[in-house]
Order: sequence, then C-alpha cells, then structure tokens
Amino acid sequence: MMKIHYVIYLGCLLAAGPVKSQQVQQTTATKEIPSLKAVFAGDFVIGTALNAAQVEGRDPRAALLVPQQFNVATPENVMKAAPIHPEWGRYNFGPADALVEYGRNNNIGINAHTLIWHSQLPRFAQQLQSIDSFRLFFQEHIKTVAGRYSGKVLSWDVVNEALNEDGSMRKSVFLDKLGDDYVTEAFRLAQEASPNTVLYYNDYNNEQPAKRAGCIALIKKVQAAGVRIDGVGIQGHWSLGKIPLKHIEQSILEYAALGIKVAITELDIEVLPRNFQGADVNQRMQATPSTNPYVNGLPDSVQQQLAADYRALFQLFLKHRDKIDRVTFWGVNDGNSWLNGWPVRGRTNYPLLFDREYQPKPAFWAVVGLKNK
Ligand code: 9MR
Repeated sequence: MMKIHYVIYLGCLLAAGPVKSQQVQQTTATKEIPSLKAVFAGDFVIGTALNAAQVEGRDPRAALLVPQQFNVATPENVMKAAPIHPEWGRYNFGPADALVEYGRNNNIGINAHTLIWHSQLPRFAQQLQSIDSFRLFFQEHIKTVAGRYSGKVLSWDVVNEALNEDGSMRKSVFLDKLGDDYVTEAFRLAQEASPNTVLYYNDYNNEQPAKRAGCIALIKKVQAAGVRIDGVGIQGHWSLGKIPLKHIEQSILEYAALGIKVAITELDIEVLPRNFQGADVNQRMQATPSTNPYVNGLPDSVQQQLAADYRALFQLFLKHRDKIDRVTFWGVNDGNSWLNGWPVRGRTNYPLLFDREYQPKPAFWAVVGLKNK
C-alpha cells in the first residue's frame, strides 16, 4: 500500500525540478524568489490551502505565486460536507471540480479535505433523527464524494478531528448515531470508493501526549480491522514562541512506528494574544483593544521570533524527512489566513511565510536558508 503513496508523490517531486543555489537569494522580485517546492524537493512536498478566489483566478498575484511555490494544495472549504452536499441527494460539485481542474492545469496535486467532520456538516444531516437515515447519509456521502474524485486527487482526509484533548472520542453526531466504529467504517468506505488514494486521519493538537495516545489507539483500531489507513495529519496550528518541538518529534516517531506516513497538513503560527491553543472552531475569544495589537505592522522582535520558530520547525521536519511526506501551509499569504477572523473577528494576523503583498517574510528566508548552507 505504501508503494502507491511513493509513486504518487514521486510524480510531484520530479515536477519540482532540481534546486539551483542561485535561486536562494534574498530579493523581492517574484520571479527571483526561490521556490519552496524546489528547495525541499527530495525532502517532502510543499502545499497550501486554497480558497475559491484563488482557484477561480480572481487573485492575479496568487495565480502567479501558487504554482511557483507549491506542488500540492488542499481546498480550504469547498470539499467539506456542507458546501459540497447541501441537501439530501443534491451535490454542489462545481467549486471542487474547478479545484481539480486548476490542479491539473498548474501541475498541483490535490489533498482533498475532508469527508467526515462534525463541523460544516449540512443542516439536513444534523437534523436527521433516525439512525438508519443518518447511516445512509454517511455511506452515500463518502461513496459519492470520494467516488467522484477517485483518480483525480492524491489523498483524502477521511476523518477530521474525531478526538477530544484527553484522547477520548469527541461526542459528535457521528459517535452518537453510529458508535465508535464509525471511523473504521469511514476508511472502509473511502477505500472502496477511491482505491488508489492516500487515506489520512487528520487532527489538531494530536502531537500533545494524551491526544496522541488516543490518536494512536484510533489508528491501531482501524488497522486491526484490516482496513487501510495510510497516514496521519498533524494539522500544526501552533503559537509564537510555544512550538511544542519535543512533542512533535515524539509524535513523528510514534506515528511512523505504526507503519504510516506523517503529514503536516495545516501549518500556521499564531502571533496574536490567545488564551488557549489549537483550532477548535467552536472556541471564541472576547475582542478587546489589546487582542489586536499589530494593525499597523509586525514589530521586528515578533517578526524575528516567527522566523526562529519556523526555522526550528523545518529543521525538525528535515531531520525526519524519511517519515514526513508533506508540509502544507493553511493559506497562501497573511491576508487570507483564517486566523484574521478566529477566535476573534477582524484581527490583523501574520501566521504565514508570505505577507499581504505576497512578499516573502524573514520566516520564509529562515526556512529556505536551512537548505542553503
Ligand atoms: O480555514 C477554514 C475556514 O475558512 C472555515 O471558516 C473554518 C470553518 O470550520 O474551517 C477552517 O479550516 C479548518 C480546517 O478545515 C480543519 N482544521 C481547522 C481549520 C481552521 O479552523
């Protein structure tokens, strides 16, 4: 099963081409900015989340930058259940088809996200009372959506965020209606509908010891049922100056020991005040004047800390490049990150490697510099 995995990614890696040392030089002209996918060719593929405007080409600077920098992409929203399956028996495939087409035209592989998630679940599914109807929705949804993109996407996040922080199963509608075998069942159905696609379990904070233990138990349960699971996604929504490097490294080792690949699937670093860690979209924070401190720009000290954090992370990823197949950022530039709107609306955040003008930040050069010694 891992063979499929390598062959798929090899195509992307070959497409990235060799790294030329003169590419790695500090400049602001887009055509001279080194390409992340080329710099890390041979280590892991580099991805980004894409929004609808970027896929539809409404953002000309993204249209230039994305194919230059990234060899894989994840739909930020359009393949989630609510947008793609809004009513019983009715699917809205247009935006997801456009993404697949965009990928084909730009030599970008698609990491599809996500089949089964308690959030962004269509209203009709939330309202189903009978267990049989809910099970039918669950089965039809996976068969239809995974089936449509079989052979057209590299991977699926089959199940997203099924765990609580203590490693127990989240009390979602899936657990409630289908019992705790639903994760195994989802992987079985995804494998049937899309046999040559890499299948991941994906979560945030699953590098933390308790949640990691729950994640390992979940993966072992799927494996023990004889059902294929190829990889685990560590989302990577981390906070400035608090990157849990030890836990991340331990997680990479423990997950890889299960015989599966590790991917960093939604990387960003929160630089604004926050009183909790992770990415539970139901958690919110009160807006006060002190929660949005960098409206007029990021102070140099914070910029340097961000660069140091990214550098340390990529150093760790490179150390374990035999176990990591992908590093995906959750957004192209700071301006389109979800962290401008969560957990407080209307903030000015700086979590990525490119600024609002699509220019590389010090963090970009810190990461690229690791390969240019
Ligand atoms: O970035 C996504 C944002 O645009 C959506 O409003 C949000 C809604 O649930 O989901 C965001 O993406 C999430 C991802 O799908 C799963 N992990 C956490 C991500 C950030 O919330």
